[in-house]
Amino acid sequence: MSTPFTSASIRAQFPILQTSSRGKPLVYLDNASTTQKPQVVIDALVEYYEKTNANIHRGVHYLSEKATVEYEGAREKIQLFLNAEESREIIFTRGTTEAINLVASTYGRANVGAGDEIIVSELEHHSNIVPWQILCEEKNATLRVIPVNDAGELRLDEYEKLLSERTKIVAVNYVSNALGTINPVAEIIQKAHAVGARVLIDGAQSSSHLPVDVQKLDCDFYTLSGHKIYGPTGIGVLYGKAELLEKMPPYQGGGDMISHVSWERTAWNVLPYKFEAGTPHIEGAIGLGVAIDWVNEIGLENIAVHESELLTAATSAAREIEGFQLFGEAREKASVLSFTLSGAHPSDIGMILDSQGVAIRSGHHCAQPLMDRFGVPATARASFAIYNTLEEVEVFISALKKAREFLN
Ligand code: C6P
Repeated sequence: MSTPFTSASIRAQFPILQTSSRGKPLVYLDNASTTQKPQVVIDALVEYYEKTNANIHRGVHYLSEKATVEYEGAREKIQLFLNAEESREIIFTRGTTEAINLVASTYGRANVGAGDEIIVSELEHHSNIVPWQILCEEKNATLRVIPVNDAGELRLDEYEKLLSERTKIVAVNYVSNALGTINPVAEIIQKAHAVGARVLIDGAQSSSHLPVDVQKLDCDFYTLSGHKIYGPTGIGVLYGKAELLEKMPPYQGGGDMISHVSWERTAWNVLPYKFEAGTPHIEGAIGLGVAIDWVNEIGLENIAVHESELLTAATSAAREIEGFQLFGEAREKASVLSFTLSGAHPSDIGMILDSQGVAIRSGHHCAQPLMDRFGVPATARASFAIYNTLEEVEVFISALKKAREFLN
């Protein structure tokens, strides 16, 4: 069985997919955690150290200029990928977590006060909960939470009730890492703007599955993590509207974020450098640019079609297994299969699958309030990427059946 996008040519570009795990061919289904990297991304990192390595924005020498051009070129690729109006609206961070912390500690500190409210949802990753909790604690503000229904969809009726002139920030993910729910972010943004609130979209899970147009969405901030979109770890992006970024105080102090330093007064650099203190993850940014070229070549629409086929096949086969319980049955869903087997701890399921060469994640997926909502401490989670195949879904299902037998 194969589809147009499970071609051997895609898999052949990922060296790690040719390896084995516990003596079995590796079946990597932990893509929501991090994706594997194609050879072009690996080569870009090696080539950077072999032919380019120098600090950026600082030297007049050849290598420094080359590194700067490549680093800024990556920023432009990301600008186009997200359809941001200007490249100065693209800030390199370590990932989504740092991007959200940046917004909470700069925009948040400057604009949220006592009695104000911030709205998040029950579907959030801890990275989109804890920075807002810290801010609310500091400012005597209140964190409000949009509940989900039993299918794992946001209750928009409840969201509307939470919105008021006290709402200063709404922060929700586009795609839930724990359930796969795709949230109606355009509607969420429009409703928040109607009460004058600003909106941050956590795009950690959406960027590798859905095309995103930040201007069309009209989000104020959007984040992504390079390692979840076939790029390197330790690099990510914060998109912010220039008018907001301009007014925000800096996040960290240090090199590159200043235009002038004196004992009397220090002046900040222009965007985006005001938010990029210190030597950045230069090769990471360049590698992310290459990963984005790679994704564009395949096309996010094609990726979504293929992953949806895998998810449908896996879901219907898994439903046949005794005691299988699915978490997340949203009508709009990305390629995440979150589940439990009755009488089995998710970590035991994960270990038995691992012994068959199948890598999944088990745990609370850094979404403990969501686990509480569904009354479980953890789930097992298989998540699919463009390089996974229907044959791998079959291996996963037969490993799951073995786990069922063993744990009975
Ligand atoms: N989710 C998962 O296995 P970082 O670690 O900064 O790249 O991304 C954090 C993050 C934020 N929001 C969402 C929706 C996420 O899924 C993640 C990371 C991984 O689900 C690791 S916990």
